[in-house]
Amino acid sequence: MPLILKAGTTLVAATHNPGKAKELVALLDGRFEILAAGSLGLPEPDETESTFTGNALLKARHAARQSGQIAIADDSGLSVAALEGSPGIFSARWAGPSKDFAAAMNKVEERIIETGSQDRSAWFTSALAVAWPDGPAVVVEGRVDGQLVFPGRGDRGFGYDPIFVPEGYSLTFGEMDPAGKDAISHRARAFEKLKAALF
Ligand code: ITT
Repeated sequence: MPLILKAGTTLVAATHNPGKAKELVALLDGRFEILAAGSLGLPEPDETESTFTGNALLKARHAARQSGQIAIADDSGLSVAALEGSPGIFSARWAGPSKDFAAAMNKVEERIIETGSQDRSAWFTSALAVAWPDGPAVVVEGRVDGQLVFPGRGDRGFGYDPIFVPEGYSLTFGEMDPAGKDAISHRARAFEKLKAALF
């Protein structure tokens, strides 16, 4: 039987990252009833997989099992060409337990300088997974390419947004208004694929 998500369905947004939660709600808004994992008191699982899709599925399945509701999860990150794709799935972990993204962005800059490379190209990836409490699940992936700039600019968005300029634009994601980012982001591109798969 094909998996279908009907409008009005309650979905648990399985994220504990407020910046990401805001973007997921903007993408899903009006279509579904969204419950935040944090407000349900759902614990955060360890991200033990080695791919974005693996970790997105793990988080969605965990939330669906714990809540008994259909859950959506995002696993995402910044990949830097000069660093052979790092920090990638470790993007949140580079910011440490205090989630210090100023330090994480400095680390990205220092590591690139250490390589001696002039290549500043990078990309964001978002894997979005939807899981049903009785087992079935779907996962898709979206990507946006761009260039890194140092120092970072802008205090909108979250995470590594201040150092990322998407291809074809001059503003960083940190400077763009949220709707502008939502129109072209990795998360929005993944969401387009999810719509094609499930709606
Ligand atoms: P959840 O697992 O609870 O959703 P998290 O922050 O731990 O929250 P991830 O493991 O997927 O999420 O880590 C992804 C990190 O990559 C995230 O913390 C951001 O720093 C960064 N990232 C992902 N999408 C981003 C975006 O749109 N803009 C800036 N940084 C982003």
